[in-house]
Amino acid sequence: MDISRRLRFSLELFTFLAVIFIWIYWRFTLPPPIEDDRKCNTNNIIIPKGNNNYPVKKILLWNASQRKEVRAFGVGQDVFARKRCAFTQCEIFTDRWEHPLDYYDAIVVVFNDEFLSKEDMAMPEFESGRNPNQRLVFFTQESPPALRSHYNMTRFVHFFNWTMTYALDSDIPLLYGRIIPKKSSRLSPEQILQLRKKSRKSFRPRSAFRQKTKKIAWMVSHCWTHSMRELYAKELNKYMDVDIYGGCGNFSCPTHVLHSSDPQCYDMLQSDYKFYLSFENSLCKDYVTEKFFKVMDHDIVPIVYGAADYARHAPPHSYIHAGKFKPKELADYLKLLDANQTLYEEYFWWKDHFRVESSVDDMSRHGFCDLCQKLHEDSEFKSYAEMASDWGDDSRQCA
Ligand SMILES: *[C@@H]1O[C@H](CO)[C@@H](O)[C@H](O)[C@H]1NC(C)=O
Ligand SMILES: *[C@@H]1O[C@H](CO)[C@@H](O)[C@H](O)[C@H]1NC(C)=O
Ligand SMILES: *[C@@H]1O[C@H](CO)[C@@H](O)[C@H](O)[C@H]1NC(C)=O
Ligand SMILES: *[C@@H]1O[C@H](CO)[C@@H](O)[C@H](O)[C@H]1NC(C)=O
Ligand SMILES: CC(=O)N[C@H]1CO[C@H](CO)[C@@H](O)[C@@H]1O
Repeated sequence: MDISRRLRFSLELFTFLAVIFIWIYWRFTLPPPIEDDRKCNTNNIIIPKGNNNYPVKKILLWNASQRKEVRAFGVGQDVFARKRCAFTQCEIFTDRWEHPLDYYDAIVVVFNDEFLSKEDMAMPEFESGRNPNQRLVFFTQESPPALRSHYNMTRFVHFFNWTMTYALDSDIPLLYGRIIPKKSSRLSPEQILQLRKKSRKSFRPRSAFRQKTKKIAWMVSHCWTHSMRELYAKELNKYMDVDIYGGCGNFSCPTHVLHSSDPQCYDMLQSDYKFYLSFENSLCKDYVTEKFFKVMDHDIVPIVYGAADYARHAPPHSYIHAGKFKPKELADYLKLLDANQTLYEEYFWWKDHFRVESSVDDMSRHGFCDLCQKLHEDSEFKSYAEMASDWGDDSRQCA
């Protein structure tokens, strides 16, 4: 009796000590648990806190630090953690005189469509040869035709190492927006058909959905463009009224400094209009701008006109492609949708299954988070032999 009790006691003591030992071992030798808040929105790479011992990658914004897409992200080092980037060991500088050019891991040169001073246009010059490990980044949100009158691209021979643009095959994509499935699983074509069918019966209109009284709106500031979109719109207007907002039309909406159009303006359009002309001003591969994504973020059906492959940007049956119709045919189709609420609402089947990013904040966050990550992860040498064929006067990217 006594012996067995003592035996049990030692057994219990042993178990107790073993548990303590295992706990201590686990606590101090295994890495700390991964914290969810370090997860970046851009991708799913997770870095445990305290594991940021990489050297800081230094990024110089050569010019245009006042541009909205650059300002929206911010400068310095803390900003990468604040924006919840996967990699936070980067720092953005904006004063090109602060350090010698050799100091930086990347120099970002912004190309834009504004009239610029000589100083803005000056490219980095390397007196004692280039640091072979440094990246020169070609950064633009504009399409080649918009850059045409400002830059001569033929001089950039083996100059840039990376591109950061709206083009999907950029080294660092700088997209105007993203439409992201809410669940990680992708929908099959059959599932999509099912959801569309279901939406005919059960779509719950948000806002004053059924009270829309007007048909087509178009917000436009540049009346004459490379894409000649205005000719299409004018022809369409013969068959169906197009209400034109902004400098080229009779309707007006307030504008906002940071966003190209006031959010209130989109709210108004959403409650009054069924369709919106998301016509791009250039017909270039992958060029799809906030004109599209902002509207997708509201309950209006965008009518697109551009050279991008929209199927790569948005779910099927969520927009109407003007390029597939003659203006009169399009007007007939819109009249059909206008007369049949069920058919119209089917264009919103995807709303519960996807979320839309369309802000300048999202664009710049993805862009700079990805730039930081690539600086840490990609050590391959690369340079563009020339820029002219993609970004020059007769870019092969554009119609
Ligand atoms: C651009 O520069 C190249 C060579 O530097 C020159 O031959 C060409 O004429 C220039 N193009 C324009 C439009 O100025
Ligand atoms: C603006 O309104 C005037 C008068 O109603 C009309 O003549 C003109 O065609 C309109 N312009 C546009 C661009 O709709
Ligand atoms: C609207 O279209 C649907 C689908 O084609 C059809 O079943 C329905 O009868 C139409 N409704 C009206 C009022 O025409
Ligand atoms: C960047 O391009 C330059 C010029 O072609 C080249 O000398 C340099 O090695 C490249 N750097 C990297 C990191 O690819
Ligand atoms: C538009 C803009 O911000 N340009 C800047 C380009 O870089 C130079 C030198 O840092 C600045 O003086 C310009 O203001």
